[in-house]
Amino acid sequence: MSFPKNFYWGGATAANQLEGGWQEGGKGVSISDICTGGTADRSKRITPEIEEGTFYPSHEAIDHYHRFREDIALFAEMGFKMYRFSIAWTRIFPNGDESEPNEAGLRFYDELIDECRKYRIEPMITISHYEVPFGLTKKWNSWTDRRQIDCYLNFCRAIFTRYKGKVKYWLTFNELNSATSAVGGLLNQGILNEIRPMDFMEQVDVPQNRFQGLHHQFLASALAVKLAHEIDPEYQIGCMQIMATSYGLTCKPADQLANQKQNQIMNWFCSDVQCRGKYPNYIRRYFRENGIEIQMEPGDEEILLAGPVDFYTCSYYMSGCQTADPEAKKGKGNLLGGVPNPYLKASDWGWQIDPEGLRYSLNEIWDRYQKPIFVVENGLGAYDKIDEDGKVRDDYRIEYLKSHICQMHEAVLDGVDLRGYTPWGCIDLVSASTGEMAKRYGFIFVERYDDGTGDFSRRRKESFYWYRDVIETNGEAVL
Ligand code: BGP
Repeated sequence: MSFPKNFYWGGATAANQLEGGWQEGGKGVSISDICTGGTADRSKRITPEIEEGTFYPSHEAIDHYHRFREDIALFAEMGFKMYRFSIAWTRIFPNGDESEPNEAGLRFYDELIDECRKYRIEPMITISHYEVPFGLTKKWNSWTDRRQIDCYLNFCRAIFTRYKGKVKYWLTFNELNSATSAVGGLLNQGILNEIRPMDFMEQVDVPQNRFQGLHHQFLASALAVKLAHEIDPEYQIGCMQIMATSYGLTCKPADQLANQKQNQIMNWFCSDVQCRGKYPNYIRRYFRENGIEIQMEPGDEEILLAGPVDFYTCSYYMSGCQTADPEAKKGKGNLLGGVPNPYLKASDWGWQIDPEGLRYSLNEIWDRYQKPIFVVENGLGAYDKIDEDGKVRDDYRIEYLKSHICQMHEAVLDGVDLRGYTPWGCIDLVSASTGEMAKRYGFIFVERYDDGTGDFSRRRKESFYWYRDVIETNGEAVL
């Protein structure tokens, strides 16, 4: 009993975190391009105007824009069957609202996709991954405005048409459910309620805007599913959520209820709408109690019902606990709320490591939706170092990934229809939450550092060879 035949082993990235070339080929400015670097202890900053002399990690990132052939060749050397990446919206529509796509941007992804196909690597494309055009933020505060649906659909039409026959798997929005908490407002939705320089963690949060934005994104996702199937019936469209597995801190019923609430809002609300095509009942009380009123138009419910996704995907890094005790201390680095689990250890960024939580959640997801599942992000952000002999000995990363693969295997034995696994940041890239290079996830080390130095050279880590064996044996090397 191993992993299913044709299981998609691979890796995942996002354009804004690895491409660089932020003004090349006619690319416009995305919300990630106005974020400065930060560290685990110092928040990155948002600067609506680019400041001279300030370091913006996305501008050059790891220079994948110029080195993608070398990178794809390394992925192929590991035996990747799938590569999940995103298309930068601003390469195709620089301001977001143009009527015609930018040919140079389309051509870049032609080449990238062709390079994958050369090695028989199946692309999985995230349509929107923390890269909303800043033009749309300035114009109408991004997804708060219903007109953004048309801009997004133009973008979808351009890429669905152009890459027809070469791509099969698409994801409408990265980690859509991050927008159920303040942290997803800018990154996921491009919403900036006050346009002025500020610390990333000090954004002005207006929950009404986030949830109205989500309504527009739900409609956009449903319409994109319909459009994709019209353009190519072979297309498979998925949702993508953060699976923030959560437990009650104690068996006190009040803690269990607090946990159930957290799960409903954080882990299920968005995927319930995207997988089932309608709003769940429990959200009404949440809206009522939080003063949220969704503006719906006649026909919206029908649109949602007609556009459920074909499959479910998620990221999985950590778990947390919920308690009814308002005094309980929150964990460091846990952007998603919740208190630390006394039974688990954490990464250097305070993310609690919980492989069994992955098995637990995969079972829950499968029971709920009965749709194929991919784990499209997972991994350990860690400080790596190059030893004197030039090797990067990242046995801690191997340990992390191995334990998660074993638990995915258990989930498969439990009967979960798991189709693929694309660990995050298969090549070192810029961290989304902190904007730093020092938090590395890759099988491939990139010589790029937070002071802007480094020659971008690539080097295989120990985990590179280990993962190659995992793929070659369809997982048996670790079971
Ligand atoms: C997810 C995002 C990625 C990513 C990853 C790791 O939330 O989809 O873009 O970067 O988490 O997070 P970080 O980079 O903050 O360590």
